[in-house]
Amino acid sequence: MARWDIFCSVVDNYGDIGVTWRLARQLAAEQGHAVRLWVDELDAFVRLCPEASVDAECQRWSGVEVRRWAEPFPLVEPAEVVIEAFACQLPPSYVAAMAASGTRRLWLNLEYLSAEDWVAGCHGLPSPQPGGLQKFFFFPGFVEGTGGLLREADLLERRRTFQADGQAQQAFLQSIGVAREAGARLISLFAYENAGLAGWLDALAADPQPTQLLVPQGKILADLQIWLGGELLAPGDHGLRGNLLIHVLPFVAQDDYDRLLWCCDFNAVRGEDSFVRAQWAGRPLLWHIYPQEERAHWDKLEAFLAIYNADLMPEAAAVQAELWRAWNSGEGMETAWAALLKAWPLLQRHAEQWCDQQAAWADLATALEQFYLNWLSYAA
Ligand code: TRH
Repeated sequence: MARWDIFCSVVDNYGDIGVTWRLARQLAAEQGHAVRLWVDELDAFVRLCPEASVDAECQRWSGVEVRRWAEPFPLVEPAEVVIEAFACQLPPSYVAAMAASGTRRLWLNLEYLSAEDWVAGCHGLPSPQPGGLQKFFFFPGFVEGTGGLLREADLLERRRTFQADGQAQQAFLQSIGVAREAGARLISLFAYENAGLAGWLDALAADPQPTQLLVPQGKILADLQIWLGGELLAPGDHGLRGNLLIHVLPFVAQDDYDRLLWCCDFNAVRGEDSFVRAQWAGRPLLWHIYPQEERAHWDKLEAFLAIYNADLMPEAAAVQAELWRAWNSGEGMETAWAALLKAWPLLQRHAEQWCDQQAAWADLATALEQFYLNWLSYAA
């Protein structure tokens, strides 16, 4: 057992806290470490873990000590392993304490997820620091040579048991105010503002097969509201247009969000963490990538499509890529969706195969633990 400190600065949205909270819980539960998670915005944390307090200096959930990260930073003994998530700046007093401690500490910069080729080459590289501190880059990823993806040890078993249990799914859906209608396709929608939404909704409303669209509260509601004709939307609201029934849901706790993805036949997700969780759901997905300046996100989108589609029949790969490009450019969803429906069975099978293929790699928490053990033995 070692002490690990994870630092999370919430830049915007929920991805920073989503990833670090998930990782902290896994390191505590599966690797038996004493984990402190330092968070500068507890409001974001409370959305994922609604039992938590927004103003406690120190609280304990799921075996993790969650600490408010505020200035002046308290005088604490640094942990043996220190993770700065997504290149956030550690408190200078904490770095000074690491250097002054006289004990070696492993300092890691946990980077954003990307499928780009250069990632494996940079994973694990040292980042020289003054004062003899040892810092390394740690990159999650989808291929050998990267740090892998966050995946709890029992995740896929829990997911498959749930997906095989109609009653458990029904009870869960009821708990969030959804009654599944026989023969309807279930789709979840989590996305940034997106001009392509109207075209997709038009296609769903006109489709002979009914759809129930489940939309947790978030940025996409404004576009949804416009499409529905302007009424303000709140959790519990419904909208019916043609064959499309829309349910507005509350933003659910992080573990419930997994259940939501597992219930659905198709999941529209965004950012980093929900994107990975949709892959573990074993169902076809649509990714709204976090938009970056100078369109840098397009390279990441294409890099992922290249590896995700590599084992798909060319026609299915083409319609999937077209749909993802349409969604991320905000145009052409109506025709792209119609084309995708023709490849549906292939895409369904592929989602499950991709999940198995990815699960063959070590998960991110295990890879971190291994990195730490190697570092320890190298030092010895
Ligand atoms: O919120 P995001 O858009 O976060 C983004 C990305 O991480 C992006 O890479 C980063 O640069 C930016 O933030 C700052 O999407 P993401 O990563 O999917 O995180 C959402 C989290 O919210 C995820 O842990 C799932 C969780 N969630 C719930 O717990 N309940 C919900 O109802 C929903 C919709 C999501």
